[in-house]
Amino acid sequence: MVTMKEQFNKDGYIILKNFFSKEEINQIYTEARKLFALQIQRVLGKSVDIDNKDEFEQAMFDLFEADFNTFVNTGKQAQHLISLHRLGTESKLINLLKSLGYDFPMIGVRPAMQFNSRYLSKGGSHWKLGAHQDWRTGQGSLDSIVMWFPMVDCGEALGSLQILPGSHKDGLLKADTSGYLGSIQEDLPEDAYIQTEFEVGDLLVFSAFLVHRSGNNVTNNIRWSIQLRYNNMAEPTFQERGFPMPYIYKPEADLVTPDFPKKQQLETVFS
Ligand SMILES: O=C(O)CCC(=O)C(=O)O
Repeated sequence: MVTMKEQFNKDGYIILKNFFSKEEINQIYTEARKLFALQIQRVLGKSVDIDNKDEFEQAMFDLFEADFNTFVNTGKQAQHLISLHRLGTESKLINLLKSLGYDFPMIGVRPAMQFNSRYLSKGGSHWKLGAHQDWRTGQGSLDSIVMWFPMVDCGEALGSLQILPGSHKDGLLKADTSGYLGSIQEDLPEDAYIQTEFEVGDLLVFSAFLVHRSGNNVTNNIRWSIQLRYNNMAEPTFQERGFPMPYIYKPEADLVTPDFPKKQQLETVFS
């Protein structure tokens, strides 16, 4: 009988069916849509039913076109949902990390939420990432782990992730930049990619060295997904390298809304 850890070490990934309850994923998905609905209302003057998928997602595309900055900020805010952060620290996740060999699990970076659709792209590649290894971005422990899961059922048509089994043992491959968008510049065996498929609640756990890429979302719908990243602080080279933290997280130097707030607005808040 092969253990989960042996399987993970061999393939560089495991897929756990029904790891989360559909309700806990749906809570995050609902809150994220509610967040966008607030800005859809403000910018487009439209009240949308978040459960009417096509209507709601069309409104997302319209918001993207009408006010890109607001769309991006709302997407970033969605990564700060308390429900999402709570899920990322659940003991069943931490126990999973421990069973994969983590002695000292720690959050690598704040959770990410992605909304993959060609209608949510300004010609860039962020909606459809080329082959890459996440370790290049995080530079954490050698056993850094990425957890990827969708908030909607997804397979090939929605462009679910494609992974190269065993590639985590090939070392850090050459890439054209150091970010997520940096595609690997070395030859990769096209036929060896596995197309993943998920139902809501399923979880993909993979080594940050595993080569993976977005599939091609050929539908008119958005592929909503989440990525959680962890480091093992007990990993010797991470300690020797002084715990690098290459994610840059800094405040804006100037006021985003000039001349805001007025004293009177604060008096109203605290009245
Ligand atoms: O979900 C995707 O299409 C790509 C996600 C990914 O590769 C990543 O976050 O590293």
